[in-house]
Amino acid sequence: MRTQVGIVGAGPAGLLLAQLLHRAGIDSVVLEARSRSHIEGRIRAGLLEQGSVDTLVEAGVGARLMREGLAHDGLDLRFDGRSHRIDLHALTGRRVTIYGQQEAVKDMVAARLETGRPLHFEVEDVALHDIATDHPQITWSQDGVTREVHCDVIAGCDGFHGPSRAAMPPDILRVYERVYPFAWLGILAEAPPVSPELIYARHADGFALATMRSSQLSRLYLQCASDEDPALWPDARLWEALRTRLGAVNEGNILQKGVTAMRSFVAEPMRHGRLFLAGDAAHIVPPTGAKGMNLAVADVRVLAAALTGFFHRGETALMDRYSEICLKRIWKVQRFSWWMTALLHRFSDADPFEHRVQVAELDYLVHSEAARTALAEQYVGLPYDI
Ligand code: RFL
Ligand code: PHB
Repeated sequence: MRTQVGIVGAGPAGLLLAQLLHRAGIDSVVLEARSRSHIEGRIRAGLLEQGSVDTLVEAGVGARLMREGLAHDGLDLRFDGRSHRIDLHALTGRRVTIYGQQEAVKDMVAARLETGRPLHFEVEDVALHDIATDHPQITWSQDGVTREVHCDVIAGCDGFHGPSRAAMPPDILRVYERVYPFAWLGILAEAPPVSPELIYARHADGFALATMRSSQLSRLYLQCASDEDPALWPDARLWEALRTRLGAVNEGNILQKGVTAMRSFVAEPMRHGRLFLAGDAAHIVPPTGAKGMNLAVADVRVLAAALTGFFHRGETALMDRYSEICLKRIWKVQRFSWWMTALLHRFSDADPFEHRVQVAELDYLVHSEAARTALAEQYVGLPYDI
């Protein structure tokens, strides 16, 4: 088998790259370890920057997103028992959109299958070979048979635990990491959202976030211990904690419950030879700033442009700058996600001084237009060209 671009992973990064390459007439093979129903049912991120929405629409996979996505002009910051609205649209002229990651994945899987180009689910033993040469290969097994595809380029879009980053020579890879001493317990509940916009709450018991998937589905998160056992959170205890931290919630049948670890991580560089990493394969942010999927989209925009220049015109300049261009944005977004996390969570080792500084920063934020603008312009998404 031969292709121009071998794509490992059918998450938002891999699927969007496949779609953008298809629109540019570039062939690819997508390999995914899990089943179609698994990736289409996996509940993860939910908030898209305006630039991500525009990118999905331009890529031809935004029709349902435009119909069903919930556009939000603002958010609430809650602390000391009071909510303060940040008017994102008034401050930036831009807005964000709630649309579940798995819905975007469904739309992109459907678009991919329609192109007739290959997307293989449930592949095993994926391995990358000869990435430093101009004819890398990927091998995998499926139904007990070993298969191989010869590529011009490999895109490692296989998330944090995938084999692509591990295929880079360890001596060229620099890793920056912070693991936070807490996690989020997230639920999806059949209940109308308590507020039409998101509520980010700082409370002495810990952080809480009220978000949503539709007018009838609430998505709620609570700061918990990093090794928290969800079984220790029966529904009554969960609703009680959410009510305490958020002021009010609408209760309903809980459809899903899970713990998400909190980590900041960057691997540099994002390219070695003909292997390019994109999305969670290269970086992880804590979910507080809602940036994980948006960063994956931003990487893929650059990668698709670089590969289009290469395959259509033989240009390598953008490929050579891929890592540098992406990392400029990634580090700004890392800083923002780390800052939002520090601003809103309870750190068990914080002393009373740090506690007072945290509340002072929140108070400054809601009373200063300059500070609100800084939050808003990062939350709605920095422009792609900075
Ligand atoms: P993904 O979505 O992880 O996709 C990678 C794909 O690669 C596949 N894969 C392999 N395929 C073939 N062979 C192998 N050996 C493979 N190993 C892995 C995987 O099955 C998967 O389909 O990465 P991508 O495309 O870079 O997209 C990034 C986003 O998914 C991610 O940044 C966000 O979802 C992060 N994230 C959240 N972000 C938010 O902004 N808000 C959230 O509430 C939020 N919740 C979450 C999250 C990430 C989670 N993970 C990764 C544990 C909740 C969870 C549980
Ligand atoms: C979500 O809707 O799941 C979501 C929204 C905002 C965040 C994190 C998660 O900061």
